[in-house]
Amino acid sequence: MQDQLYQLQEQARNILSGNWTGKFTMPAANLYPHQWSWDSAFIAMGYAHYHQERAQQELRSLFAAQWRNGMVPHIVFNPESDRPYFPGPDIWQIHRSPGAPAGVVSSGIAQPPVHASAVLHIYRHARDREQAYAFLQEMFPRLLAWHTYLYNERDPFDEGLVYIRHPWESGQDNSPIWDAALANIHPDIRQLPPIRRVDLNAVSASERPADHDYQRYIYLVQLFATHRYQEEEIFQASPFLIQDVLFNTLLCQANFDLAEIAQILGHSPEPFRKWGVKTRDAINQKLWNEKDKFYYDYDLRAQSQIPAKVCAGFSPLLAKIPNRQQATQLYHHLANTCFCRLDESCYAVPSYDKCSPDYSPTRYWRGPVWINMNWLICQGLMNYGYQQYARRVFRTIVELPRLQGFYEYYDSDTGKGYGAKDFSWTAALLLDALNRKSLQKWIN
Ligand code: 9WN
Repeated sequence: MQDQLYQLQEQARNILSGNWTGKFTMPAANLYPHQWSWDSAFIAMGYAHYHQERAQQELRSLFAAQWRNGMVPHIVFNPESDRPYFPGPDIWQIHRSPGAPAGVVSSGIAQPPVHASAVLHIYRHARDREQAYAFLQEMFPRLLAWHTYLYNERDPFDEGLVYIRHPWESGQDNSPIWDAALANIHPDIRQLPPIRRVDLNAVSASERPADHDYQRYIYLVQLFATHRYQEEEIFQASPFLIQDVLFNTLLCQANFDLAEIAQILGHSPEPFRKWGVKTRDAINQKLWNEKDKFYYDYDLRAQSQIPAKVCAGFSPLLAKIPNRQQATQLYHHLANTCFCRLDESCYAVPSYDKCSPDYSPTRYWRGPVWINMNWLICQGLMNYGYQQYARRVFRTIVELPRLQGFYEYYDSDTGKGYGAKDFSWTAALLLDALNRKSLQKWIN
């Protein structure tokens, strides 16, 4: 077994080396040939266990594209890449914004703020302590600017909850959470740029978002460019403004981690703790549904919660957001046949409620198991002492890549891998899981 695990880790490291460009790591060479924001944070957490320099470089490259208003863009385009990706810089047109970064080309939206957590993780695992301390000093003002942007520009009612203005900002692109909001958008197809689904050259259409989703994704991008990426104008004009459970949970945890970074550097941790607590309380107040005993996103346009049971609804366990009673109620949803009972042979955790009529075992964020979500949920379950289920989720992080290869996502019933092959965060988070002291008891 030890030999097998050694080989598996070797494979994971090889995948990361294969996707490494010299400056950052592509999520997957054939489908995602540029740099993605939350991918880089997860990837850096894997590198942290064996290549401190590269872990630091990964985030340094990303933050080199930080916007003047503090936003960390979801894609940083690699000018040296000749691999196709849509939508490219010509669609984003970030030069229209006075806040766009100089000398780099990026998208004009964000992704979940996992970065402070990744920076602290790198520091904790660093062998070269001096270099790690210098890295904290370097990153602290950037992380501060990033979180400040989110609270200043994305929380117009000062609720402690930030909104996303595009499905891609959540990282869960075609999740059923967005269906109703997207159905209210009726783009005039003739006004849209040609939609070049180059993703379908790499992956079957049945595993990817549908064309009508893409039309709406591009409609929103065009809207942002027309408004020169001015947040106040977008807030007035955008039909899509959603307070997302996962995004806000990760922000909450990132604030607590930023507080710890501040303390290490001799700054006051208080402002960051306050942000964390404010967001935690707001998630419980506005995103918890007392009838269904579940966390739901909130649609600011429709002024209502979005009752889609997705696995991101379990993510607040990660940041210790639920109280004991709420945690028990969440656990009842998880250890249930609509997700995966402990005595069932399925792979936990499907990304969407299996009892839902529109559950799909293979279509992206509408059912398959994602390793990054499992990694978050596993830690969340440990926070509340659900050891048996946490162990099961941990084993999935290891078993699915071992049996099937390092895929982007997996069918919860058969375990078959789908989407991109040699996917970086699947490799990086497997490395992290196998090297975490708290999880090592489950190896063997
Ligand atoms: C759009 C890179 C990214 C991930 C997202 C995932 C997918 C992009 C796409 O790939 O989204 O950002 O083109 O489908 O949904 O979470 O960051 O791995």
